[in-house]
Amino acid sequence: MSQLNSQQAAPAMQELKVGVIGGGFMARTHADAIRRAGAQLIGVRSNGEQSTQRAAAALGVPAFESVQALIEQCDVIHITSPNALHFEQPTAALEAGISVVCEKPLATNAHGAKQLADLAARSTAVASVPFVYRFHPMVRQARAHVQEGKLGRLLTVRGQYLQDWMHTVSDNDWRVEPALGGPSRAFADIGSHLVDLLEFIAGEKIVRLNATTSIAHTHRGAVAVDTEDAAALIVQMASGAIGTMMVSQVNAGRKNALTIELSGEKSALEFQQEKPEELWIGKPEISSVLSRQATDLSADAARLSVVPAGHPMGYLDAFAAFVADTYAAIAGKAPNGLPTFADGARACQLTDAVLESARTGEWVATNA
Ligand code: SOE
Repeated sequence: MSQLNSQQAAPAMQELKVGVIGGGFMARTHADAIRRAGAQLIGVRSNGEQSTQRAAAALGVPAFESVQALIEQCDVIHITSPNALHFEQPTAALEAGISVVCEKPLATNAHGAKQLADLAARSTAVASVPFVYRFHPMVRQARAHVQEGKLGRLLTVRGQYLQDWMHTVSDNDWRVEPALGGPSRAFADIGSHLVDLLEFIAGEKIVRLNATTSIAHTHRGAVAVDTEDAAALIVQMASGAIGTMMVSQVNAGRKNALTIELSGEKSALEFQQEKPEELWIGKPEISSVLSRQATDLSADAARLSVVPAGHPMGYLDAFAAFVADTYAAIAGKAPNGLPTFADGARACQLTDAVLESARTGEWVATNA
């Protein structure tokens, strides 16, 4: 650890030393958000020498010789490595007393994720998971709509998260390899975002689910595929509301189509990630589309609305807001809606439930 321990005051933002583990698209996304927060990105370590050198050149920072060496110099570490490393790397960071941002899935099974959440709870360090779609202003507006009672008793929910980057048999990724990706692929990668967002906006839990999964291609390259490309779920919420969720990475033409709809006794709402500046409010008599232009945005939506309406905010802004809030928590503040390791563990619990239901054909209780 560079300077920070539980007895010392948190460093000022420009003194916060941050490292990144990993070298792909997510490492670049984290690096952008770290810099936008005004912290010091001091170095990177990826998997192997060549990959570390490439990552260092791409991010414009020194290459470190090992994860441990990087952890020793940092106040915060961002982990974007393959899923199978998400248990040992955050454990090493938390044991060294530094704060951690760890990509989802937090671990490749619910048991490991729970252990990490417990470790984080015993630590004074901050441990967060980038469920970044929570950080769109109109998602906060949706949440406020529910909290203010404008939705009324929840009746049904509907969600989808569709991508196509695994559509074709030649599409491949490290996540396909069980030793790196773990037992769930599409659901762990993007279904985790969807269920997190559902419980975040609804303010209540999925209490049971029934799921079925499918594999589009039995082989990808030399690898025999045994993880899902798609999952279809029926869910029941604590209030009794029922709903469906579709998660797929093989839907042609769908790039990052996360949509969530909650329908209640008084009104309904729908948020689409690819149109993040809008929130549809449905009513039997007349429906409307609310935008960031609204003068009566909730306090939380207004807080995250950092440029005037008409200047579109998007994915990178949500990511930057998530990282800024993580660093605010390190500075001792309590930002609203920060996804912690407990939330990461919850998504892993639901992922395990999806796999179990798909295997047994039975409903699985998820409220424990
Ligand atoms: C790939 O599926 C991916 O980059 C996810 O890992 C991210 O969480 C998602 O936000 C975009 O798609």
